[in-house]
Parts: sequence; structure tokens; C-alpha cells
Amino acid sequence: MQLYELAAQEDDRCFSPYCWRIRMALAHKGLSGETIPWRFTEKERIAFSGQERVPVLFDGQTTISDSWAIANYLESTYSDRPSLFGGTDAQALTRFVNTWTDRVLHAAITPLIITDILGHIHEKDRAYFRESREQRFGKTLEDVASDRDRKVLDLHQTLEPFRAIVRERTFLSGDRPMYADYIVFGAFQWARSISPFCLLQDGDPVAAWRDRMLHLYDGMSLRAKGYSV
Ligand SMILES: N[C@@H](CCC(=O)N[C@@H](CS)C(=O)NCC(=O)O)C(=O)O
Repeated sequence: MQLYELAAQEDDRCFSPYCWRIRMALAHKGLSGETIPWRFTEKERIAFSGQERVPVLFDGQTTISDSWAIANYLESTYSDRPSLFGGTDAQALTRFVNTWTDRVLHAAITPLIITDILGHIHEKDRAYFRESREQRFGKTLEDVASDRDRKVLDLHQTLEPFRAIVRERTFLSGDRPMYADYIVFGAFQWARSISPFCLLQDGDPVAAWRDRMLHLYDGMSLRAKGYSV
């Protein structure tokens, strides 16, 4: 299996939140995938997948893109291995976690780390990243990133429903982590891989949950290149 992952300047600084979901999902299923580092501007290298984003999983003869589609593929193809969802009803509900994370959590984290992303990506990606993101946000990256000491408080507020769950349970999914946990964790691993800015305060149940996640699978994500924040 090969997993095309977004890499920064260094090949082993993989920072895509979507790719982290799949790294964790592969570990959960006990599958190993070779990481193929990929940069934003290398669209032709993943043209075989028929689209322009990572993650892309290449499994034998099968190519799948989009993290949600890949997770579903892994679940059905490797159904004899530990479930990522815990049944079809839970799978449907996990889709909500996917959408909330993509649209709400990522939006709250983006201003806190966007200039650190710019500082870490490969130099050949910088002009593309700045132009495409400034077009998306309708302002400069520096304006998006302004006032982050106040914006981090917005993140803490955004996390409140999630915090209420992980205050009571070990993982979002209960006693064991599942794909819903990996979706949310991907967002924190995105930040940790690329930014020294501290998103979570000591004593926050979300920080304790993230710490438990970091230690899963022999500390795979703790050992990955990133900042100790
Ligand atoms: N919905 C997709 C989103 C994938 C995505 O946006 N990936 C980013 C990396 S984090 C990407 O490849 N961006 C390419 C670009 O911006 O040109 C998924 O869940 O996999």
C-alpha cells in the first residue's frame, strides 16, 4: 500500500489533517502503508487519481482519494480487521464528525497556524499556497493570522461540545479510539506538525485526550516530526 501525503520542506514532516486521519486508520487496522511525500504543486504526480488533493491511497490495483472515501474503503475491504466505525449506524454518525471537523474545527485552527504553514512548506509551494489561500479568504495570510491570542479563545469555545464528551470518556468513541477520534485528532496533528503555537491549555480535557491519542500505536504520532506543544 502506498499513501501519498502532503509534506513540508522535509519529506518526513507530513502535516495534512486528512492524511493523518488515514495514517491513524491504517494503524488501527494493523495495515502498513508506505508514505509517498507530495507537495501542493506536484499535481501531475497524483493525476492518476483523477483529482488534485491528498490523501491518495494506492492499494494493489485500486486507487482511492478523499479521506472519507479511503476510510470507507478500508472498512469494507479489510472487514476482518478491527472496525473503524463500529457498525453502519455509527459510520453514518461519524460522517457528522467529519463534516464538523472540516467546516468548524479546521476553520477555528487555520488562523492560528497559517503563517507557520507558509514558513514550513517547500519553497516551490509558497507562491501557490499564498495565492490560493488569499483568494479563498479574500485577505492576506497575515490578516488571516492577526490577533491569534484572541482567536485561540474562539477555538477553546468551539471545542466545548467535544470537551464535554472527552471529559467523561477516554475517547470520543468510548473506551477505544475509532475513526471519529482520528478525524478530530488529525486537526491537532496538523497543527503540531507545523506550528509552535500552543492550541490547548494544560488541564483542558481536550489536551488530555490529545495526549492519549499521541501515545496510541507506540507513540507513532508523538514521534512524528513536529513541535512539543
Ligand atoms: N475532502 C478531502 C480534502 C483533502 C485536501 O484538501 N487535501 C489538501 C491537503 S491538506 C490538499 O491536497 N490540497 C491541495 C491544494 O490545496 O492544492 C479529504 O477529506 O481528503
